[in-house]
Amino acid sequence: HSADAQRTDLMTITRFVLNEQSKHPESRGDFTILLSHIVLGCKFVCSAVNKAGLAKLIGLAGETNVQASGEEQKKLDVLSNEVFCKALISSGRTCILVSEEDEDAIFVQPSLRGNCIVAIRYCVVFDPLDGSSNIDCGIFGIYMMKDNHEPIIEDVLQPGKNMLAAGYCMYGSSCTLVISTGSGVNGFTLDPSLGEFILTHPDIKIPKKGKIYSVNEGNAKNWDGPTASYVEKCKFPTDGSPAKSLRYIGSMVADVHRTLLYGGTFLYPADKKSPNGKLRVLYEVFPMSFLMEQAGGQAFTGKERALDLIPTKLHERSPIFLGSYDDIEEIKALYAAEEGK
Ligand code: P6P
Repeated sequence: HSADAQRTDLMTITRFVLNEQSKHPESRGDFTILLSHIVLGCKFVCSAVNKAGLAKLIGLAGETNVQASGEEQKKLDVLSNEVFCKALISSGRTCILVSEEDEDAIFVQPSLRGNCIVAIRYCVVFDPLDGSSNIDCGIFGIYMMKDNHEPIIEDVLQPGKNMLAAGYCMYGSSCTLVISTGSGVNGFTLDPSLGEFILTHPDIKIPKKGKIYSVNEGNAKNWDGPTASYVEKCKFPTDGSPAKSLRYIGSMVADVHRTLLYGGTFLYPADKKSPNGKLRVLYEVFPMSFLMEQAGGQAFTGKERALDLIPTKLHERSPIFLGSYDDIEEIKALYAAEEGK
């Protein structure tokens, strides 16, 4: 009966978010409305990514990328960015948007900023299409405006621990949306026949220790001492434990998704070439660190807890070490020892 019940009692993301909302009787549903618009954005990008993939495959796009209508075919990341911005603004609940695609923050015009009775207004940071060409993914984080003043850029330069919610969407063989609104992590898979995200990974918890490490070994010559020592220990354990496996897809979301489900560590350390690493704080490091902590893992910058970082610029970068609780403890100990020297 229970299996059958589960099959017919579909837990869609909309229902899930409404359940979450019912835990906060004082809420007016603004957050639910915002999330439903983010979900709409993900559905659209999923469809566009699949169509583009198909178009590329059967050569519809042609060399010049000019469609039959003669209109220049938009690059997928530009299209995804436009879709996400429009979906967020049309929710009537946002006031500042920060996108990886736009140098400057977008200040939503007052009439679309949620009318005056909507006391709560949100800042959304996002990368509409992150990741190298192999796996396309979207990442987002949501902050609340502190109060009703005219929005300024400082409103979005908050430490990651102030985030209310974060999530990512992977547009691969299936479309998977993983989110946290601050009480655990849940994964949903898009059922294209329904056009609904269905709960498929309830209450994701990362194993306390893992057997996988994930880093771009090609940067090994530029690593600092602690990172080099940690990777050495993964490959040549001195405590008799088996060596760890290296898995590196080159798309942060895909590498972190695997880490969440199976455990281990994901590293994008600083190195001599890039002293702040490569990944962006607001819409890569913070959302993924938020999710990792919500799943029982840790996220560390080499100096401090990643979510304690206070960004000073929209697109600033930070080194990041995230994953299984005990494995990150090892990395923290190596950096602490280095500090102590
Ligand atoms: P590298 C993709 O381009 C990205 O921004 C992240 O998604 C990914 O983790 C990283 O860069 C990969 O960088 O230098 O290892 O190719």
